[in-house]
Amino acid sequence: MINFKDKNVVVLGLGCSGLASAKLLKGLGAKVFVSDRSDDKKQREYTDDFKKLSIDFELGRHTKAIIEKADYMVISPGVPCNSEAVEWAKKKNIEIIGEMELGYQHCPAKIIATTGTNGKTTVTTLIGRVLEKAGKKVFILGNIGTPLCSCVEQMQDSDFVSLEVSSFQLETIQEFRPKVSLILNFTPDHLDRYKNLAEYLEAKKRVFLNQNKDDFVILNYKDKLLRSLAKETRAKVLYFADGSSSFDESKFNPNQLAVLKVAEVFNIGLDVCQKVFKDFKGIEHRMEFVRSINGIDFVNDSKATNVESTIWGLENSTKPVVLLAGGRDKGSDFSTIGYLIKEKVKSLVLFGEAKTKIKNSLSGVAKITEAKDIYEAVDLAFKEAKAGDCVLLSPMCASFDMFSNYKERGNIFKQAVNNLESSCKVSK
Ligand code: UMA
Repeated sequence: MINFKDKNVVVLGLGCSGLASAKLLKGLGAKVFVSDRSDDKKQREYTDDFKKLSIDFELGRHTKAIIEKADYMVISPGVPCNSEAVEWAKKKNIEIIGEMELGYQHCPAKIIATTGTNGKTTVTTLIGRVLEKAGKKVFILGNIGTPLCSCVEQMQDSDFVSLEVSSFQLETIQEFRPKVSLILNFTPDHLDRYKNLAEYLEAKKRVFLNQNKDDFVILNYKDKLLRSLAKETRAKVLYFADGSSSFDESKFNPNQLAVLKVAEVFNIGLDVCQKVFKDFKGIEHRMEFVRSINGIDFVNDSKATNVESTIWGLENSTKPVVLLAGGRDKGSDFSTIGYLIKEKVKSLVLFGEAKTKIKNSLSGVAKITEAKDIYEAVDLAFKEAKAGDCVLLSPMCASFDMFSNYKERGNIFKQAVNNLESSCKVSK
């Protein structure tokens, strides 16, 4: 464990991870300086907290001289390890860790770490609810939205953390060792950050890097690539969806089967899990039903930030779909969804930076219109749809070209849908 007392620590990136890291470090007696190369709404949201805590910060630049004098650097997940400021630190042999590693080093609770390309948030939430139902004290944290660093000071060793873990967070671990790790699935994503899929997989695999024979890794048996990782870990390997359960696996979806495996590790009964599954209403921004207007359903799937996630959304849509898609491309191949668009989508409304790339990949597959922003996209979709259809926002892209994050994108979509009604356009 690093002793930060009286050390100069630069925190790179001023979002919720930067804030949580800086607060924890300050409490540990470090001399903290926070630096973000941008200076807009997202960063300004946090500056009052820094002023209150007397933590020094800079916005709109990274000052090389300050970074080079640091003893340690703590980076946010959104900061790539090859960014210029990180390279300055590396050249000076400054030790670099991520926010999640910092939190881990001060976390007394047992961690169940869930990673994978899709389904992480749902599974992390369900694991938390199952443990809670079984009488445990649980924190649901990580990539889901609340950094680990923000809660470690309130935890005891009898507590549990259900932690959603991204590949970005795993890049900068050192000692991070969850009691249980899960890899749900692996499909192309984040090819704007990684050179290729192999590099993305290397990051994901780090979830079990420090685990040993007293720990568990839970892998998706249906995924041949993930199955093959069994030989690379020292932890006990358990599979979900391998047909070996004492109950009828066909009654559960893959996410639920993964949760049931975790329950097995902690001797929590099937009945407890079933109650949780029954009460679970889904998560916000994931195939979230917004409302019905003139017989047209509006569904918010803003969390679908890659092609695979939109495939899942469309496969679960029973009505003809008017699909709203676009945003910041992550190096995706949009043609791979063409077969499903042809089957399920009557009209495609595109917006954001990636609209031309998507249009070129899917031309001839469905009717395509382009919108300047999400409000116009909702208006156009409403005109395209008729009673019995579903207008689905499932963008296949990151949100950062037009929004702070997928939550803001989803909320604005919901607002635009509600505006349709209030602006009396409902009768078309
Ligand atoms: N920055 C610099 N210098 C650089 C590069 C970036 O200063 O060289 C700054 C940027 O201007 C930005 C900050 O670094 O202000 C990066 O912030 P951040 O995106 O890490 O912000 P947080 O608010 O801390 O959000 C992060 C996660 N963001 C990312 O991984 C991109 C959130 O996941 C997560 O919920 C949160 O920590 C709490 O753990 C979001 C996400 O999109 C939802 N995750 C990806 C995904 O799910 O696909 C991995």
